[in-house]
Amino acid sequence: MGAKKFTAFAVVSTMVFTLATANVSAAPSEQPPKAKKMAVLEKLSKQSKGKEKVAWNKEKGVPTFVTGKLSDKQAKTPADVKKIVEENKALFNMDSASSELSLISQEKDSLGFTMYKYQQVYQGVPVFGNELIVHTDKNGTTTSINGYYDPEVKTAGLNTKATLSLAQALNKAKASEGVANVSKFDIQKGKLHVYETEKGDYRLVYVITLSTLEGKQPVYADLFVDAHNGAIVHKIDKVNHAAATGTGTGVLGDTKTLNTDSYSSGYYLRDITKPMYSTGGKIETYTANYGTALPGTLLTDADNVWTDRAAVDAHYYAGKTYDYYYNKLGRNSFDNRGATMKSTVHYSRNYNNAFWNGTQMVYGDGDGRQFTSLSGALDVVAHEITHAVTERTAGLVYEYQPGALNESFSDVLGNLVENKNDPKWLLGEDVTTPGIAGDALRSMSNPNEYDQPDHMNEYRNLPNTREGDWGGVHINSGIPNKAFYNFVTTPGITKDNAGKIWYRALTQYLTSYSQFIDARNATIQAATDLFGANSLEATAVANAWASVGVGSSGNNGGSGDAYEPNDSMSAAKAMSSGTTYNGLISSATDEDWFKFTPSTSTYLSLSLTNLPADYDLYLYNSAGTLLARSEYAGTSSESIAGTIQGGATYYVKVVGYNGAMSTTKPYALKATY
Ligand code: L5Q
Ligand code: ZN
Repeated sequence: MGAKKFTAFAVVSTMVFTLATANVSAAPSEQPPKAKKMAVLEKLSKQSKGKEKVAWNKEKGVPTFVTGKLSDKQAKTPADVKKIVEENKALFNMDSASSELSLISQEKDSLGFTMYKYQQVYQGVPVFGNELIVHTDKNGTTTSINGYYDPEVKTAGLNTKATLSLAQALNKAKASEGVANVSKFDIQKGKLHVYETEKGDYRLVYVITLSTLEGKQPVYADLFVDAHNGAIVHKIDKVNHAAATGTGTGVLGDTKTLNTDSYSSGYYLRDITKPMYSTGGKIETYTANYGTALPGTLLTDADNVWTDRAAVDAHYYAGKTYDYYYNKLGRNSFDNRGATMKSTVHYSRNYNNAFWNGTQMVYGDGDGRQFTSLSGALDVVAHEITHAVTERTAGLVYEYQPGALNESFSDVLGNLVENKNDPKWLLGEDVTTPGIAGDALRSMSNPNEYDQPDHMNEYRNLPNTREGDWGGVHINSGIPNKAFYNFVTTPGITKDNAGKIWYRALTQYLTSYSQFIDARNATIQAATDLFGANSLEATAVANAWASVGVGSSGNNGGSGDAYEPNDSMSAAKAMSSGTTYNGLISSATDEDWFKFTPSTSTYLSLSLTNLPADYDLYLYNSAGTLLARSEYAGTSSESIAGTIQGGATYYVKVVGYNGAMSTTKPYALKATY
């Protein structure tokens, strides 16, 4: 049932409602539901001589507690009682007491009261958490009705014929608890229910109860398994354990508070405080004890003061990463379905790396020279978890450009989650070469510092082998890393907005074999979706990629030409010496004009390169007189050189020969003087 059901409801006098009945004039048989409800309240008030009390479930618009004389008639049997509910059903927006209520129990107490407890059913299936209790006194007078009845179930259009068998649902529940291979269950049972999720939608579920001590940890829980698709919709943990707060020392000797899980005998390194826990999702940290078997052993501690430094940080930083994804990007764990996040520390010996193995995070302790324990860096932890996100979204394959993009998205999100004052945008600086300050694994501001290219003109064509780093996935990632750095440091761009754009590109646009140019297009589109086509963000993204040689600068409504409209001499775009201008001849009639004014007489060298088709180049004076032309055939570059006058304005025209054009591949124009 929805959590919102438990919002406060007020005990109000029915007078409020009886006053309003004055406006209702329809005949009883054709009364709308509201009027029928008011008629019942009026009758209740009359029969109870004004002493009735009604508490309301505001969310559903039905009572949770009605006290008063509910009927003139006496009730001595469940059948009598149902008739009395039927008499009052309008109050509950109920269609039929006989088909929507099923007797669970009947009990007489020492005061002579009898309670009749009914389960709400929809098409014969119990509606979880909804029972009504009817109370009669020793004379059989109905004195109150209380409990929950949900009038909205019947409007949800739920298919109550299960797709899964109970046995299949039991297997789903066991798998989600990690006890699929266990044979000794104290309880393994389930029953079909209608369940309203916390979001307010209705599901047909098996409520499965499992209890066993045979697995790695004790299990006693109710799991709500969707009877149509097998998803775990909700979990209620019944083991006597509780969220606790411990303290721990991290890899760098810092103290932090940890979310842990308290049992009678001690504490588990398990976080059950995140929103995903409502569907069973946890953050758990294990140790491989210097071996390689995964996940290893869930860490425990007797006093909730944790001293395994690698474990403390793996656990704490996984929580920080979950929070960033959940709060800033609206993603619920790496699969966006609240999957448990597992980490294993102390993997092997002197292991100088960390990885996502398709299921969980794994951290080495480093050899103490090149690295200390790799979980000691939040950007490394978020880097690994982002590999899991990428795997479930764009699915970027781990080779060549898609692999370098995969690495780059992990570095970008790694640094965004870390969110510290790190002007160089370093990766792994907290765990790299203990004892040497200021170094790192990579630098996003200056990839060259760690032997990575920072522009397409330095792109490394490496073989698709381990030695070749799978076509340079950790090498060429310098290029998209620098593009992100260029973007996020553009004045007016915030880290949060940059994160939203990159995340949207990763999850909504990129595909498994996306190239750098696709990442450019995807991030421009994501920025356009979020901030508009002509936003600072969209333009800055395009320029950030252009600066690393991926596409041209500017985002002119997606034309890829930042200088348009510069289609005539009077609309010429001003150039400065030494700057490359990437523009498009985007139609057979497009011509692009540029201008410049040297301060003193000097030597000009004008070049037009990167030609997608046969373009030509012309130089004019301010009177429109042609001074020089370059009209080579095909895609040969064009150039003009000569002496020019100080203080005079010169005009440059780029045009396609015989209608030559390209809407995608920009030319490069440069004047040096
Ligand atoms: C790497 C993951 C990280 N490792 N870069 C070799 O070069 C090699 C491995 C890595 F999280 F530790 F950074 O990115
Ligand atoms: Zn990586």
